[in-house]
Amino acid sequence: MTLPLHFSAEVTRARAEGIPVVALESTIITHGMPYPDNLRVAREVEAEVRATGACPATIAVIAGQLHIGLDADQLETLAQSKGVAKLSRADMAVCIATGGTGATTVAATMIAAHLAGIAVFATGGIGGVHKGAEQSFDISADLMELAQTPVTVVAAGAKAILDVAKTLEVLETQGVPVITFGQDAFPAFWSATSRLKSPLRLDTAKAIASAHRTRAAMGLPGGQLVANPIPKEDEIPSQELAPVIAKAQADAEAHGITGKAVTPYLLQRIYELTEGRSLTANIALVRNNARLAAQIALALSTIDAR
Ligand code: PSU
Ligand code: MN
Repeated sequence: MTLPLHFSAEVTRARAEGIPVVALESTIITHGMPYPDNLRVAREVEAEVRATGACPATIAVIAGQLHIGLDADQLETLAQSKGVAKLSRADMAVCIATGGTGATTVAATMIAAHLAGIAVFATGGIGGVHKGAEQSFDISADLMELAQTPVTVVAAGAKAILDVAKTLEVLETQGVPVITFGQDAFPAFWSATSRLKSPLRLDTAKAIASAHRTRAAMGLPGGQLVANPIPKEDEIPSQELAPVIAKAQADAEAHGITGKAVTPYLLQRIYELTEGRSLTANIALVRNNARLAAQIALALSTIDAR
């Protein structure tokens, strides 16, 4: 059988003209932010990729078709839909085979990007090892995906809703390069720095692109995680957020939230508890990541042209 891959008109044109494409996920739209902010952000992030000279491809499964790039109507419909499935590696094939609709997580977006020949992907934060994972075993499939699918993922580090130190340990075990852009400290999503040192550091998009190609040339499977710090002027200091995160976590436990519902629940609760302030920072960092991802995609195409 052939896979029902569907390219948007914009992505089809970019591929024909050799314009580099940057993948964008859709779970951030359906499960990460409320409507209508989610739609505005999705549009702004796409615009950021275009302004840098690359082509955005937001990825989702709609009525059993794996869409690489969404048109304006599809984006709007997805942003307004309630109860859309959240698709990770485990759920994607069943959703496509049954004609379902779902938003793709980092893991699922990486799979789709690779199928579509896209090497770079921008998001906000990746999933990771949850606090208390020694009891719950809750470790995001995003980490194992980074170990096996050759896509460079640009994120703003990992949220403090996760156990960030354990997340870095698992990435190291899985052989995933964790490269912080332009600084030594690993960034902490809403905050530009954490107390953790980044395993690796690179200072240019060109160097990140070169590392991506070198990995492939060595026959190593998997991708790279690029941690891009939120711009200083947009950050929220981590000590301000710590009590909010603790409260959200306590609420999740009190309500018996488990499995794939945990991350969306925590994100929603933190949004409510900060009265939307977390969202402003979130928007700034996703745009910043889209810009860097587009620069890496352009650098990759320059390397390939030589
Ligand atoms: N972390 C964030 N924002 C997000 C997500 C994670 O800071 O929107 C989303 C991403 O789509 C990520 C997914 O791939 O949640 C991870 O979910 P889980 O922890 O269930 O694997
Ligand atoms: Mn999980």
